[in-house]
Order: sequence, then structure tokens, then C-alpha cells
Amino acid sequence: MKTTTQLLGAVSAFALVAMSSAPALAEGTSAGSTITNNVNVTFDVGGVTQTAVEASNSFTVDRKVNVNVEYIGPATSVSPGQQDAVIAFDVTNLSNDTIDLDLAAALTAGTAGNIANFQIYRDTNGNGVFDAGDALVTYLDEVIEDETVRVFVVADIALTAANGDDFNVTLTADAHEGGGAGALGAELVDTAGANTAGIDTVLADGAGATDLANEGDFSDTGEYTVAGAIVAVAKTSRIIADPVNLAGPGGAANPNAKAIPGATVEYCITVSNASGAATATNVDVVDDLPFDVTYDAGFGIFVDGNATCESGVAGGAFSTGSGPLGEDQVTGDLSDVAAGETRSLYFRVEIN
Ligand SMILES: [Ca+2]
Ligand SMILES: [Ca+2]
Ligand SMILES: [Ca+2]
Ligand SMILES: [Ca+2]
Repeated sequence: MKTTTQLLGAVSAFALVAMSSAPALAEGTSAGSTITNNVNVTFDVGGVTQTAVEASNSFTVDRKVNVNVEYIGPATSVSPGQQDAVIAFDVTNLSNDTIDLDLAAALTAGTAGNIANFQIYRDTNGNGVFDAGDALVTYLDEVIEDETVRVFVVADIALTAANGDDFNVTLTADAHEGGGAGALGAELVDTAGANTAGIDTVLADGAGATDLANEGDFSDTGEYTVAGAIVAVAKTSRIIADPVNLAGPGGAANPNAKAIPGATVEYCITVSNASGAATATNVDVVDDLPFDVTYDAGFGIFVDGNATCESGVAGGAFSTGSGPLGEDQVTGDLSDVAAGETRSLYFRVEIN
């Protein structure tokens, strides 16, 4: 019998292959599965068939830990002062076991003072977009084999962020034991030494953006890019006429007019936006008039003029004594000022 058993041991060594009945997941046989191989040998002695002999071999499949993090680009365009700016990542459990994934978001490039309040949300309602149905998390709980979970990193952009600023934010997912729902399990580490009969752990992850291989983690970097408006305002004036040097036809400026009492002066306020900047919207102009001038109601106020304060359209409003020091005010809204564009507001006053 002893001889027979040794023979069967040798047979078992090559007959083990392809006997697995575990489900075929992409990440291979699940950890903890028992792979059993039975072998049966029949033989004759002296032409008589003898009782068959059998043997069996079983072992437990160990835990292979692997995780992937992938930024869903392209770079997210944000505005200075924007709250809850969102970038998205997909986190996939490539292990052959259910695991928890501890999450961390870190600024890896960009001015730290211009971005703050990092938060991580799980796409709980699974619709792929950040919305009220998603939950604030610090880890992904009980991620099953092959499962991909969308994760949102949310941050606030400071008003001091400028056009063209970039912020690189790296999300790291670190594998922990599942440990049951509602709790983060213990961090997974390689089982030291030789294989044991139980479920051993092998960290088989790669090196991501900021992590090394075989640490049980992976990371990828997303990007915010700031699209700010670079708005410049200029205010100029020109003398149109004085009581002696009168205006030309259609109110045209008399080149000889001087800034004496009774003279008419045109104020020109231009709002320009630099090329490559974001469009400036809701452009409101508020001008506090000096006490030494009187608004020319007959001329009115023109908005959306060009850089030389021509071709505007009638608009805006005049109000008496509404300024912070009781000045009269001229106000007006300009249309959106796109990159490289200039719009103007202009009106006239008389020197007292
Ligand atoms: Ca969602
Ligand atoms: Ca858990
Ligand atoms: Ca083992
Ligand atoms: Ca890694």
C-alpha cells in the first residue's frame, strides 16, 4: 500500500491541472476557494482487475491584491472662487477577493494656497456624475472582485487662482481587508515566509503616479485648470466743447475746447479682457461722479461701445446722490466680454 501511495503522489503532481470548478472571474479564482483534485487508478494483477485505489489533493487559493485608479479626463476647467469643483476617477478592484479601499487625495502640483477643502465622494447612485445622491467617504467599503467604483474628488478654488493655473490632484486607493460592511478592515500586507495552509496574501499591484509596486495600492493624477478672466478697466475723458468753442455737428468735439466751467466733458470707461482668458460675464459698471460736474441728461449714457467709446447703444442709468459719499452715479451693464475683447460705457458731464 505504501508503494501505491507514492505512485499516486507522482500522478497527482501532473493531474492537478484544470480541475478547478470555481467561477471564472477576470481576476482568477477567488481567494479562499478550495481546489480539490481526485485521482483514481485501476490495475490488474495476474490478469485479474484489482480494487481501484484513489487519492485526493486539496489546497486553498491565496489572496492576490491588485487595484487600479484611473483619472477620467480631460482636465477640468474651473473659475477662480469656484466651490465644489469636481474631478472623477474610476477605482477598480483587480484582486481575487472583496476588499476595502482606503482613499486619499493630495495636491501634487500647483499653488497649495489656491485650492482647499478636498473631499471624496462615492458615486453611490451609480449615474457617473457628481450629484446629491452621492456619499462623502474616506474609503470604499466591500468592493467585490472586478468591481469598478466611480469616485469624485471635490475641492474649492480660491479667488486668488489665476488664469492658466493648474492643480494636479492625485487619488490613491490602498487595499484593506473587507472586514465586513460599514467598517474599514485592516491594511493588507504580504504574508511573510512560506505558503501556509490558509489564505495568504500577495500584493501584486503596480506602480502608479505616486505609489510603488507591491504595496497594495495604486494612484493616478487628475487636473484642474483655471480659466479666469483678466479684466482691465480704464477711464479717460476728453473735452467736447466749452462755452466759447462750441461742439460741431452732431455733438462732435471741438479740438480747441478747454476745461473751463461750463465745458462739456465725455467720460469713457473701457472694460477689456485678455486673450486666452475666460469670458467675463455680468459686467456691471458703477461710476461715482465728482461733485464738480453735472451729468448731461441730454446726451445720455451709451453702453457696449468699442475701445474708443464709439458705436455704443443707449442704456445704463443715472441716479442722484446714490454714491457712497452722496455722489451722483452712472451705472450700466455691459454684454459679456470675451477673451481679447473690449467694451465701453460713455457719457457726458458739464463742469460746474
Ligand atoms: Ca452620482
Ligand atoms: Ca469593510
Ligand atoms: Ca496559503
Ligand atoms: Ca502600488
